[in-house]
Amino acid sequence: MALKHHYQFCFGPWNISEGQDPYGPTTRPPQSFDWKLSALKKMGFDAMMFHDDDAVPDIDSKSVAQIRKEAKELKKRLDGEGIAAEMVAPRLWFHPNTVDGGYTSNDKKHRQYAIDRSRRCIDIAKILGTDLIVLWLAREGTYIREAKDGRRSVDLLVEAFDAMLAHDKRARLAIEPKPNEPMDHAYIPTIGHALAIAQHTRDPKRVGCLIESAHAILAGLDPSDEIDFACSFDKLWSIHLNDQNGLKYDQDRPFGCTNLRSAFDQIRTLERNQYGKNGEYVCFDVHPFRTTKVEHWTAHLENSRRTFLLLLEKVRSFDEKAARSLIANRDYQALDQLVIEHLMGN
Ligand code: XUL
Ligand code: MN
Repeated sequence: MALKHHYQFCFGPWNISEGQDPYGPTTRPPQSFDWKLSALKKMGFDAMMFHDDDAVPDIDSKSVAQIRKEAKELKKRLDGEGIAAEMVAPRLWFHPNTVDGGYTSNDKKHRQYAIDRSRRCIDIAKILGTDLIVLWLAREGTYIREAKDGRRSVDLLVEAFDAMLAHDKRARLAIEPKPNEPMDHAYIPTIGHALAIAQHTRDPKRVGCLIESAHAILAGLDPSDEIDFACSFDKLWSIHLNDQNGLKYDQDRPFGCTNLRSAFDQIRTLERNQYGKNGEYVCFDVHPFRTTKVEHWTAHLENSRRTFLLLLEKVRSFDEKAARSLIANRDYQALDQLVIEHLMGN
């Protein structure tokens, strides 16, 4: 019998990617948005994540009225398919105006571009029926430490967040920290930084966070501790589950593929905090390996969800009573083995 659970799953169009990396071109032909939407539906996922220009392509060449019109058309299509929009994120790392960062660029005109574009992103989110704006602060940081004033950058980030909060009284900002890549150092590398800067904004209640497993690992942190930390402030509004093999480029590997035990711990922590009970989604920010053939193109998404659900069973069948008594006896050696053998099926 299928396991009963409350989790709802989603991914973004960029998770059906074509395989390019800094050293080589794509290995799979591009697919249309409609193809990706129907793949999502066929696989039985519940929602889609969007960048602003996933929702409205060529957004920079369009007027506010045109952007709204196209967002409304998209909303109709999503409604027709019974698919929700989980969030919308401003893509502030492609355009020439974001070469030195968006909100923290040293060029005032470019900072204004970033804020204006974020406002358009919020308009799109509202039309798509979500109040969640995800901010992955891709280029808000430095290649060399002397290029920006870190203290001023905090002020500029707060200014930008305040402009977004003022633009729509219902919008919530979920900051998605990542310590590096594309930058040498990013300004909001961890959940602690995200929740601290939230307190400086005009409406701290509407600024929370999104944890991505790989990003936490890149910061040298345990993703499940990051989850507990965010949940203890009621600030975990979305999650990007995936995996990462060591401190390298951001790999976005299938969930659980590198460290099953860490994946088990992440789900155990989500369960303990009742994540998802207020409508939050479990999102898989995973990519196919570059070698993936067209006919296997979406397997990483189905596999990530399958691993999640199999590990959820493991979490629910874990002998918590035995664990508590080992903890009471400070026998962490036996606790360690209990977890290992449970994961191995004993
Ligand atoms: C980048 C990343 C993004 C965000 C959305 O590392 O994770 O895809 O999740 O902008
Ligand atoms: Mn992500």
